[in-house]
Amino acid sequence: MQRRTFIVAAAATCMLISGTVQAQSYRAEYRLSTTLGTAFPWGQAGERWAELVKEKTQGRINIKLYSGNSLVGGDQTREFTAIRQGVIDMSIGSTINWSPQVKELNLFSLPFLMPDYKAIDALTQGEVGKELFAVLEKREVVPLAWGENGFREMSNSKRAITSPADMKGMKFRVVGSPLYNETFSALGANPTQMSWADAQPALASGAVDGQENPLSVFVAAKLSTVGQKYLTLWHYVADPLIFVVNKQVWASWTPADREAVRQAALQAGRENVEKARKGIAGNDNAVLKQIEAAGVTVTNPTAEQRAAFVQATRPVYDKWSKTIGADLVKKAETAIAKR
Ligand code: X2X
Repeated sequence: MQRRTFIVAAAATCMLISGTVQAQSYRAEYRLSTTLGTAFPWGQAGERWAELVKEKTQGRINIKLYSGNSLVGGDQTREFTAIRQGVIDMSIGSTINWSPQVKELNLFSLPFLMPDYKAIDALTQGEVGKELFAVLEKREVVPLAWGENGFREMSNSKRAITSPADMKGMKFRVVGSPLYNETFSALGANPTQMSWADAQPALASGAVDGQENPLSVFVAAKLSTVGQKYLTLWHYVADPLIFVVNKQVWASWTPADREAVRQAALQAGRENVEKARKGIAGNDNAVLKQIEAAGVTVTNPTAEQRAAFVQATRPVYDKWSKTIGADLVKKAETAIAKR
């Protein structure tokens, strides 16, 4: 009996100690990295995730938002590495910004792969999305949910663009992987890699003529005020956002809190996709009206004009399909065809 009492007491002590360790392993604050701030749907998604996590964990997990990629000196292409290293605890990141490290994420940057919003959803919400999450898990981050930056439209300060010939020699700011350099070079333009932080002054000074970003970004960053007077709606690529947590941080939370963080990410992700499409998708063109009201000439290429962009960039698509993985690209094409 005495021995039994001892074992019970010892077990209780162990539980107490591990309980204490568990409680102590929660930090006062977790760092959440995003590229864009709260003036944009992306930064608002960060704010919302933090708010929902706080609520669902009764304040056990407190998140502080670091937008502008401030934890990596503004260099968005270093964000993924910093998450793995624990410099960043959590992130809502663009597939473009993580693609230098995760080659499969270049999938969404294949020119003209996704013709519409249903196509984006067919990828992120289907088998392809699951497969990409499995890739991220292997790279030791914990993926939780998809969000959206959006279809990336091209703007410039020089002239209306309806064909690759119009882009000849034009300097474009691009970001992410060399895939973007190759795409814009194939179109006859002169691309240069630069962070978002550097892009705005470069546009303002005329060091570059153009850029490509979702309309929600164009509007909130007021790109028309830095000379971007021509906009071409070519929908050539779209970048989803991914909600992730550093693996060690994830492991330090109780299963119940992990589930709370996941549910919060899923909800913030759904809300983010809705917001990112508001005024842009379907019959709602309020954002476009706002852009036109700011004096921007909006060009909608005809099917024929669009085909010329597709054709010029096809070699880039084919080359990068091999880098991304022929099977994954095939799966994506099939999912899109069946949407
Ligand atoms: O830098 C960009 O263009 C932005 C804000 O869209 C991304 O982070 C991919």
